[in-house]
Amino acid sequence: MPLARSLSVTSLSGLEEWDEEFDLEDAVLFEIAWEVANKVGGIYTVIQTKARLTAEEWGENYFLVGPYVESNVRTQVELIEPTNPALKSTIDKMNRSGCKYAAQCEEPPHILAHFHEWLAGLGLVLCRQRQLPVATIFTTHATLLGRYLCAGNVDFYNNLAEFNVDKEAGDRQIYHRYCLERAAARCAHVFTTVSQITAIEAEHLLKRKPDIVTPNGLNVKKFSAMHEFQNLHAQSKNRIQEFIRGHFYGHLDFNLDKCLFLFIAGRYEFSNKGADIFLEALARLNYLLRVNHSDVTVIAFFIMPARTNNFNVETLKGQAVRKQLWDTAQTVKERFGKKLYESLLVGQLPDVSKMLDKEDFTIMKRAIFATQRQCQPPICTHNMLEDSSDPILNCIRRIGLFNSSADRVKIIFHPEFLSSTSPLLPMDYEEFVRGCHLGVFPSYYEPWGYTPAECTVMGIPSISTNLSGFGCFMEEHIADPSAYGIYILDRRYRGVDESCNQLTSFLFQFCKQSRRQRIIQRNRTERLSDLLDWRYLGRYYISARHMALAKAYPDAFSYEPHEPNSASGFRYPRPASVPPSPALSRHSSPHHSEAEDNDDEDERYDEDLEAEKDRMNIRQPVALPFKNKAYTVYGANGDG
Ligand code: G6P
Ligand code: 1S3
Repeated sequence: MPLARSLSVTSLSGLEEWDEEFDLEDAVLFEIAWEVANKVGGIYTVIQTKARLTAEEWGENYFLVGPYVESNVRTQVELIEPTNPALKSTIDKMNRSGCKYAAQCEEPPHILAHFHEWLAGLGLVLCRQRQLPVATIFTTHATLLGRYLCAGNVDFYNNLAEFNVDKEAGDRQIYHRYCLERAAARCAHVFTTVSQITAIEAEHLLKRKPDIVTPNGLNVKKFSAMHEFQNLHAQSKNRIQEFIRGHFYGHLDFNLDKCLFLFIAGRYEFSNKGADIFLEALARLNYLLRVNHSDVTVIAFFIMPARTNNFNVETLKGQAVRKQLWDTAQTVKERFGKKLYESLLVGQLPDVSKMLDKEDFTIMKRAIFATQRQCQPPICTHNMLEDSSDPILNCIRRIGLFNSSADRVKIIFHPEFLSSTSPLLPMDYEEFVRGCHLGVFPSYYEPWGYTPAECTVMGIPSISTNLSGFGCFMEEHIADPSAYGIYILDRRYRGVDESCNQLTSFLFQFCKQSRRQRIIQRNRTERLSDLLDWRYLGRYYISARHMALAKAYPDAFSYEPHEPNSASGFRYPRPASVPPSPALSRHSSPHHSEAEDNDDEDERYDEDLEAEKDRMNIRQPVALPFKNKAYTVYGANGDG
């Protein structure tokens, strides 16, 4: 009989300090999901960003299984021969028999299969039904019924315990899928989900309390120069400004330097993702900025894919006109430069009144004439297939935000994911986020919410809600989230109108910040990235795997959850330096130095924070307490 091995998760970095007796040589991990190398939504991000850490732990014994999509295989997969003999023989046999049979080998390894979401759940149910010797984990990233119920007009969170789940699933014609999801959750050795709020939902709708919550992490990119991310913000912002110059040609009657870029992005679920409440709040913000005679202009981007038949002519024309103006300026500059040069060659200072001749003026007049425009700058960048029934466009028609000159809030709806090869806005998503000032994600249904997390690691402030996994997680780990640029909207205990007022107030306060305050706030936001790194959050997945191995192979593995200790209580303290309140701004003069903005108080604050991290031992081994609990909260006393 093999030695029983004790597994423990004892280090923050997690991997190099495993119990020496433990090795994974005769264990194999399969992770199965529809979104492996197949981008549909957030699960792709989970798997893609986590892969490196998991591969560090499992080496060649880690396999990801996903659908075979030719175009994805060509662009994302490197084809190789498997080195593991058991796997090789399995694949050979499957190939020979048209995928009908699995392989038997003489000394089968301990197999751990981790299934994500209901689509992959079928494999789990079959493993259990056929009594295969496989340790199984099922992770749900949202419940089917939860998503459907929330998309309707239902007071979801106050009625979680009341739903007649079979009837509700039947009414929505998802009963078969619901049953599959519920069966997978119920028969897995270990059941996990991405946040505490979805754990509660799963307990009521799938009838099993998750064994452990596995929050989603990211691969955090660290720059050697501390303020590099601020430089990147400035660079990307310039590119967005260029796009705006084209989009608003003929109507550029606002100061681009006082323009704030806000955005919402994600799957197009109008009310679940909070696009409804965001639009309403923008209308209220427009009113506030106007009556307060603010010189700030807000441009709100909606990046949500819908059915279109390509970019519209007016939008493309805008970028063409901008390009033409640029070319004209270059031509006149060259002609000007040539005259200047010739004058210097003959030892004379130029006669400025003769530097531009008639032809130059004709070229320029022609270019300016092309910027004449009878219509308002477009709201939507594409031709929508369902224009008259589109929820965003209909809401805009109702609230009347049509990009008119008088409006302080302008809207651009880009119903396609961004791409660096776009002829319109050639930026990938990451570059775009870096160039914006604030991400707005006021979701009603959001099990985790990668969008605000991505903003955070790039140092861009965001608004999320206390109904999203991310918002709740940040609330638990940060003493004063808004000081760090993490605004958490209350959608749980307030009615829609009240939440909308709160959102308006967040937006209005944000618009009142000076540049210096925004820079300080971005520095603070970026300092939260450690918390969202897989290096930190990967431990929950590690625990789930060990728990499953111990349950499925009790003779070979054992699992001992750790008691909480004081070292597990890291919580970001309230910033010691100036809070980002306009009232407390020291520099009211526009002439103050921006280099100073990036330095003085911020560096003092850095030292405060690093000292606090040391005092709380965030870099020291952290135990995982989850005895009979679905969730581990790193509260100040380690007791949540
Ligand atoms: C970064 C850059 C600064 C720039 C600032 C603009 O901090 O390092 O040079 O002035 O961004 O900030 P804003 O919030 O106005 O886009
Ligand atoms: C789900 O994707 P969604 O946008 O449909 O899974 C994501 C990854 O776990 C999660 O971040 C998101 O909240 C869920 O909703």
